[in-house]
Amino acid sequence: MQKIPSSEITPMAGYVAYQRTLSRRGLLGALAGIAGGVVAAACTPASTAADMQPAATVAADRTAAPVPTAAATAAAAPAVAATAGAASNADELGDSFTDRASVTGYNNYYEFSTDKEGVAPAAAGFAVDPWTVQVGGLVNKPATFDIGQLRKQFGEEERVYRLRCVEAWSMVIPWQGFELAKLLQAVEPQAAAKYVRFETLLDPARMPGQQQAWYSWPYVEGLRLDEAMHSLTLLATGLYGSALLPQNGAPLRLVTPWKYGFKSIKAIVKIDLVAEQPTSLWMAAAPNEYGFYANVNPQVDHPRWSQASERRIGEFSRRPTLPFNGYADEVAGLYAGMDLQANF
Ligand SMILES: Nc1nc2c(c(=O)[nH]1)N[C@H]1C(S)=C(S)[C@@H](COP(=O)(O)O)O[C@H]1N2
Ligand SMILES: [Mo]
Repeated sequence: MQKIPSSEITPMAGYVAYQRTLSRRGLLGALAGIAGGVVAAACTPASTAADMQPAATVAADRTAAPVPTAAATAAAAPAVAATAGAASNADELGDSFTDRASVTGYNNYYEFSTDKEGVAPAAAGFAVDPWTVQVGGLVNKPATFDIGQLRKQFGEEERVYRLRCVEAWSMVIPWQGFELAKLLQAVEPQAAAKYVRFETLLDPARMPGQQQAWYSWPYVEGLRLDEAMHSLTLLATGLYGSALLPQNGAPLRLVTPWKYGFKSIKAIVKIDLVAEQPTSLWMAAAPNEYGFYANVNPQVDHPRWSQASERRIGEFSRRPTLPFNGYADEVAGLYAGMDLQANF
């Protein structure tokens, strides 16, 4: 079987892992005066190996993985069949949906695990009902929504979007959800509101990754208000015709298909309209590597790897990365006149 060099999948957490190694080396070295190099090697986090796993292996594993339950398959069929373009199970560019087993089995979700295939098992028992989302800040009508109420009030539609991770792998996912704009209009943003700030649940007992102090929990993300109001911007409640599973960010996660995947924050409990640009978890962790905008841009490389091409999960050769992940016609106007090198 064809193997893909591990060097082609790049670890997002590398910079933080590097800092971690340095700080451990410093600490242990100071305490015991032992050989720092040996300790550093021993402390290399398991995540590094996991992140470096070849996509081909993942695809192969997925093929061999047990098929979804009959119930899930039955639930998936009608919704997918009902969508425009779904007859071919492909997006508007003709790219096939990534198989469901990969979408639900190869995940980034550091609250549960830094091992992509370890997320689903670690998140399996995570309870997402009851769940409330608090929407406030610079709005006229702050409100706390129950997740069921959100679904009822704003409905659910199907959107087939490409997801391009900053680590240079990608998927095509049939989501269900509603436009974030609908929710924002309901709470009436005030004139002073310029950005939207999102927060994931903070609960280290249920999200064991949050017991690690290397990141500034909770996970935070942000959008400019016009990005948040854009019709492509989705709050997802399901995928492949079924309710979101915990590993994909149940019960509510953001999807901004023209931005790198880390913008699509999972398990949202709080949405605030604010005046200042929010600092995301990744901006705080490695400001030289992860910016606020994070628009998919093949011309601006990550400091540790190229963004010119990507590995589509399930495919064997790399494909070129498209500006704004193929959504330039819809969103490039949002950034007219901006320096996209500086505002990475
Ligand atoms: N709360 C939270 N949201 C998150 C992440 C995370 O670690 N925690 N990872 C992000 C990254 S890097 C990506 S690529 C996507 C992955 O989404 P998926 O696992 O549903 O494909 O989720 C994003 N949202
Ligand atoms: Mo990502």
